[in-house]
Amino acid sequence: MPIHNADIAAIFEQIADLLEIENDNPFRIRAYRNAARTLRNLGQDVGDMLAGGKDLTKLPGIGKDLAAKIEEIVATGRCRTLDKLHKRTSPGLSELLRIPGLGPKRVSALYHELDIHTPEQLYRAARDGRIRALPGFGEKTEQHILENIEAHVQKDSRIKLATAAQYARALEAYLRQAAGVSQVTVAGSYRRCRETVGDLDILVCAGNDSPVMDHLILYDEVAQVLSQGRTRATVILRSGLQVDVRVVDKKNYGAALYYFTGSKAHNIEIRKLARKRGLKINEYGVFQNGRRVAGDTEASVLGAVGLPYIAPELRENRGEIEAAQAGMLPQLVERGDLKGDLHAHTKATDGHDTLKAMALAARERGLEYLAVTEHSRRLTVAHGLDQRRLLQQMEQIDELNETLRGITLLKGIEVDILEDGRLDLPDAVLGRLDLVIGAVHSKFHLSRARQTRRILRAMDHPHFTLLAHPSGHLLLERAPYDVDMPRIIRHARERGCFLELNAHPMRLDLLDSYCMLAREEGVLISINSDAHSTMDFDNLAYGVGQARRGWLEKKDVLNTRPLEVLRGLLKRTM
Ligand code: DGT
Ligand code: CA
Ligand code: CA
Repeated sequence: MPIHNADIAAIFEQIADLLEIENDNPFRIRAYRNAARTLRNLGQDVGDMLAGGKDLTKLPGIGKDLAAKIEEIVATGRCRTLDKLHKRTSPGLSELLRIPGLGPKRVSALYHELDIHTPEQLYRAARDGRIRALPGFGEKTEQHILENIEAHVQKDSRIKLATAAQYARALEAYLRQAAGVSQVTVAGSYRRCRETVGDLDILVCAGNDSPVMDHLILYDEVAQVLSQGRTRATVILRSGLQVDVRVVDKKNYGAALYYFTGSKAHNIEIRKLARKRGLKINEYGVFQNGRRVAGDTEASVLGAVGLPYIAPELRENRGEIEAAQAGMLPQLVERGDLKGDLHAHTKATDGHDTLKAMALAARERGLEYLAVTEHSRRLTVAHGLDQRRLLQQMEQIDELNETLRGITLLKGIEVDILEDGRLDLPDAVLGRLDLVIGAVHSKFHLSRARQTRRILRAMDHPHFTLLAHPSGHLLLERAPYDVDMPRIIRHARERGCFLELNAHPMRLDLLDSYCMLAREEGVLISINSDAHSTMDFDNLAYGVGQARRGWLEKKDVLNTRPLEVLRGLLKRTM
């Protein structure tokens, strides 16, 4: 396996970190860091340079000693200096360095002053209040450490769907370049659009003689190869993400895709159905008495058990098989069904772009209307609008709408729901807006009863139209607040207001199960980008994925309505 510049840079940085923890000579530490930077910015692989007989000491920050180390790493894949350091220091120290907020300086202090060299020891020390006494730490830092370490442990190595997409798209494109590859699909939870993903399951369609597996392990991002065969391999990327790759031939592609898309619970039920018909389903096809009867396409697999095609987002064994049997599968909403977006911010508060730039970007994405919904005054960190600034913005929107073609800006606000359920701006101004989004941005820890009452009261407000990010979680970072969501959904129906499905990759809030409930109760959901820049409109696709997991059809989604219909719906009648 060839060594890339980034691998060598990572080794040098590890050496620098560990030396720093040992309070080694600062010049020596800096030399390693400078060399790492040089390597990361180099246009050419040092391995190639060495092979071409080039002198590495000509590179900035690389002296004789470091050049020799680079040669050692290129030749052997190892570095004795790092190996020695690893032997000397506890392995937990490297893990401590990975906890957000802990650099080598802090880890060094924790190690020398409190003899902490594992995350567990750090956790106990923080919980017992021993960290705050260290110079340069304090109570706040101790609290942060506690939170970060909890998140570090809980994370359980799942990653957000949008993050997974960055790795998946790049690797997908890379694998397509191998000879003999005709198709690459990322299956598993990724294809089902789960909001977080445990690992990537990639299916490659290629002939017997394709070198795709050798190609895979040469991928720049591969840090570790756990197993490699001709048809299956598992690797770990530098980010820590695991990737399972299967190679199948064209004949089995449908059956394999179906199998590796899952979910496991769904697959098990389908196999039971097959057994009742005297069929056997596996990743190679559908078989009857050893004879293959289907498997070229996913539809053929489902067809063999008498079912119509079931979209991947539905395959969770949550009633989709029964619905398919009854011919009652939902006709799931698609990105192209969205006619507008009802939640966006501009430079006036914490967004990055102007009103006009946001409007034009929305139009470019095929939208006909965009609601501008800045934060309200209470949210000072976001530079929230007071009445005066909001009225100013409303005037600007009127002026812009005179000149804009093909897109209409709507006047809105994302108003804070105060602790007692009042809204953060006076009725007079709220009544002049096209829509009022209410949001909880504070007091996340109220009791279930009080949190629920707070939101129900806000919805009683005559101008309230839409509840923003109803659960309030941040994926893998902050748990949802405790609230009676079924009650809120019923209340929305009684009051004629709506719930948001916030498409921001950090949120994906409303949860799919509550989308299903809202649909049953007849409460429309608005799939909103919560865009803070022109690029964020692309996130609508993630919102649509989540909506599909929640069985939503076009008719269940508020912002599939044309503008004139929408205007009617936004007027509260109750
Ligand atoms: P994840 O990675 O935790 O986000 O979730 P998945 O659904 O991607 O799960 P993963 O990666 O363990 O497996 C990928 C798919 O492979 C899974 O959705 C269904 C299929 N699969 C894996 N193990 C089994 C199994 O034991 N039985 C069956 N029927 N299918 C399996
Ligand atoms: Ca997976
Ligand atoms: Ca897997």
